Amino acid sequence: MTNTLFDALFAPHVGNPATFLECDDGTTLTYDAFLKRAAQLAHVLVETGVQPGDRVLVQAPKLSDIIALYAAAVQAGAIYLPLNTAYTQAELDYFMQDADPSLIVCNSKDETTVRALAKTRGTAVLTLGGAAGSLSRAADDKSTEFTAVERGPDDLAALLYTSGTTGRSKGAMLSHNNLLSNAIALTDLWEITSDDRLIHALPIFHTHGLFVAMNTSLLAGAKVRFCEAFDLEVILHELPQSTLLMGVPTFYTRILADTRFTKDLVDNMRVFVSGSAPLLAETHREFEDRTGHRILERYGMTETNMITSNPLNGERLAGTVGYPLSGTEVVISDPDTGASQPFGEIGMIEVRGDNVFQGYWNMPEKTAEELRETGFFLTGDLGIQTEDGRVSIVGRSKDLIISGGYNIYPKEIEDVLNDLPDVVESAVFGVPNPDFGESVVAAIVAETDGTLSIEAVKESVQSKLARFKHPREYLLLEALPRNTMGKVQKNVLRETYGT
Ligand code: MLC
Ligand code: AMP
Repeated sequence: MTNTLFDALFAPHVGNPATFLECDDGTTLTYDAFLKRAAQLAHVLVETGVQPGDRVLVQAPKLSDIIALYAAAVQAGAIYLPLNTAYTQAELDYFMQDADPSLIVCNSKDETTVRALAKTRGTAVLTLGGAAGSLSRAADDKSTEFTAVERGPDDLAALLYTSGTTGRSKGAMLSHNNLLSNAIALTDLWEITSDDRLIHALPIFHTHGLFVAMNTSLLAGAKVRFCEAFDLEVILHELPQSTLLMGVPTFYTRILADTRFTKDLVDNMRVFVSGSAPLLAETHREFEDRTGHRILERYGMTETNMITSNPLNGERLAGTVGYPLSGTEVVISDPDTGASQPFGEIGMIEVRGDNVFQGYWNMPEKTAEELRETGFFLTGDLGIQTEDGRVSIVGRSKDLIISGGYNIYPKEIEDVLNDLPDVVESAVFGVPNPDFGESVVAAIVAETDGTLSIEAVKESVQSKLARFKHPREYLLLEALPRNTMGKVQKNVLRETYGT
């Protein structure tokens, strides 16, 4: 019986006595103990009625059981669907409707609300959250062996939602081979081995923290210092005993801002990886000056896993995202005609390879718009490529704000604002922010009767959207700047209000 991802990432660790996870409370889990736990959880999934191909929706705290749950879903042949823990009830409701999961695993403290949402659909609900979690408790007396369900390379392993320019989140369908091929390419390129110890301080519900960080560690048999969240004190404490850190640029600016971060602290470190948002060349240089290490920047997307990376052995150039990974092709095309651009000319970054997803869940039209029949995916990022293949990102053709590594689509916020009775129209845009890279500003044109209350606007936004999407500033304007075609000029808003 084969199960592509399980056989490669998990099964080889049966009986492996090496440490896998080291958690905040000091507990450690060997690879063997982890696999036994995953098997117990897989039994609970099956007993709850999860069938191969079913979605298991997970919005739960970053505890060791959540990684075991990922392994359990894979071996049970289910599709793992992780969600940002910051999502509101309204957002969760959308994902439940769209993905139609057979099981929801939530934080114990959210059980009552989640049950109320799930009830109308008859979806099962279990909880994670230490010993009190019903999933954890149900697993405790189960068998520590489980025969993995047959799954091939093209079967789906995960469904990851990514917001869209239309304001509706789309579920990116990722196959076993999408995930495995990328994990192999990154582990080889970054030479990750069982001698490595990774500081894992990223969230566990996105490509970066779940697949880039965990799948490579699992493949290599590395140790993972599993931190519940980014905490500067913990990072500074762990650096001397670690070899790898994977982070978004905010990690690096925050670390650099602390004078205790010195060269001595990173003597044992091998690689610092950055991605999910642009790393300023200034941060790259400051990091090198302080530590002698050049941050290794790579580029990826939910739909494509990782696409390019600076080399481990070779020049890591600030402001570039390096070369296409092994098995991944990149072309730069004219955004209007789709024709291939000559080297050095700006165009749309398109990507093809085993890493590219299978399409959007239940959205064949959207899939056809973004995934060509030739297999090339249109990233919406604008870039250039030099003759030797090195890629630089120079902008985005999609209206997107990236704040602290989280993607925020203005349309989703504008829809909420425009629905309010006193709002005529709105425009949401990103402005530079020293901590998060960009932060969200909303410009609102209100009805002329003067009754609009910004407090009421904030309340409404709060009930509908996760905190990280909330505008940090509201501007009341008489009109939005528009070009002769009537299109709102967000560049003008950014230039006028960017500082
Ligand atoms: C937290 N807040 C944010 C935020 N993170 N607001 C905007 N943008 C963010 N990214 C909110 C908090 O709710 C809080 O609200 C306030 O801002 C300050 O919080 P904080 O304590 O300073 O933030 P912190 O919890 O330390 O989180 C910051 C962070 C975190 C950078 C560590 O956002 C993070 O881990 N980001 C990584 C995201 C990531 O994994 N992206 C990968 C996507 S995959 P209040 O109420 O207190 O004001 C991808 C593909 C690829 O993009 O290539 O990898
Ligand atoms: P997501 O859809 O959350 O996976 O985010 C993917 C987007 O993050 C990409 O389309 C890019 O715009 C951006 N991104 C990822 N890595 C980098 C990077 N190294 N530099 C600049 N942008 C990046």
